[in-house]
Amino acid sequence: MRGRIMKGIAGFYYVKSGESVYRCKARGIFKQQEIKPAVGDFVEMEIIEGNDDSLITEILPRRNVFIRPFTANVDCFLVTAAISRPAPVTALIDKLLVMAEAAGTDVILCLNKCDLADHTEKSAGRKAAENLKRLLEIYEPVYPVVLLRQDDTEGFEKLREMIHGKAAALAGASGVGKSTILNHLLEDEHMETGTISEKTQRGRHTTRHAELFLMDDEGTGIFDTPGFTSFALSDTAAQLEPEDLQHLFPEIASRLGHCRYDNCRHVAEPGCAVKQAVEEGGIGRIRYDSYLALLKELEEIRKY
Ligand SMILES: Nc1nc2c(ncn2[C@@H]2O[C@H](COP(=O)(O)OP(=O)(O)OP(=O)(O)O)[C@@H](O)[C@H]2O)c(=O)[nH]1
Ligand SMILES: [Mg+2]
Ligand SMILES: [Zn+2]
Repeated sequence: MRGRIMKGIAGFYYVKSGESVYRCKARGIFKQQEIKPAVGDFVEMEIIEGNDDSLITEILPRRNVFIRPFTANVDCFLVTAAISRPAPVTALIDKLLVMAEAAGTDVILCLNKCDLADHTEKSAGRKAAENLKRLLEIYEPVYPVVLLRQDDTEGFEKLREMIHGKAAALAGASGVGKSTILNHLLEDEHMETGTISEKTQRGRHTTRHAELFLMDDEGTGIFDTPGFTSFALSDTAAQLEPEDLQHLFPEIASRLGHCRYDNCRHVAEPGCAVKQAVEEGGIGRIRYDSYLALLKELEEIRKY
């Protein structure tokens, strides 16, 4: 029988199949081969009736896998930033977007705490509104963006439609509101089905184990993880080469093949179509700066 691993605790895996969740052990052969089942894995299992644990017999091919947190088959990253408190850091946002591109997932940029831009008569409100405007200018041309605020359901409804059928994972700096967003998405779902789960009322408490919450029978779900937060690029994609980076910025990728030199790094080469697009405003300056910074980081890694 086929199922999906929702969580793993102390050598046991909780596998959902249909409406049931089975507590499973992994077949011994996995340990010998140093294969470890990950949260999010699709598996074949053998149901053992009675009190005994069921058995995971096979791990199906993975779309992607992450080491920290140890998860597999993320379909979509919800890269999350707050428009204020904490102030958005485009360098981190871009790093997370690149990580998602490298993993081959869909990406949605979630701009949270939009309520902080309500009171533009105050300087904090004005600053938040400015940040929001700036973030929209930078990212709307490149990625789908949703605006969220915990005092309104509209953004969450839109977000839920956008992730339909996908297992999504939240990524973003500490304090931007990832847990709050997760709770909203799950709570509303539970309300719809008429059951309120105690488990989802977690608020600020720190998540210690990765867990996948499935929201329907069509695979819509959210990974709750101890953080796709402070990734170093070297961590996520040890195999990522400097040359790969140009493919992970969609607005750069779409202009490849037009530079004078085939091996153009788009830094200071003459006849560079990417630099020209930056000059003409077709590629955002901030995004291009992130490209240069990440390129430098990857080139440093390769030196060692
Ligand atoms: N004003 C405002 N505050 C929010 C909103 N969403 C979350 N917060 C607050 O922001 C703080 C941090 O929210 P969390 O959901 O814990 O943030 P997190 O990203 O999970 O943080 P870590 O677990 O540390 O990575 C909490 O005090 C929330 O109440 C929002 O839409 N508006
Ligand atoms: Mg949290
Ligand atoms: Zn170039």
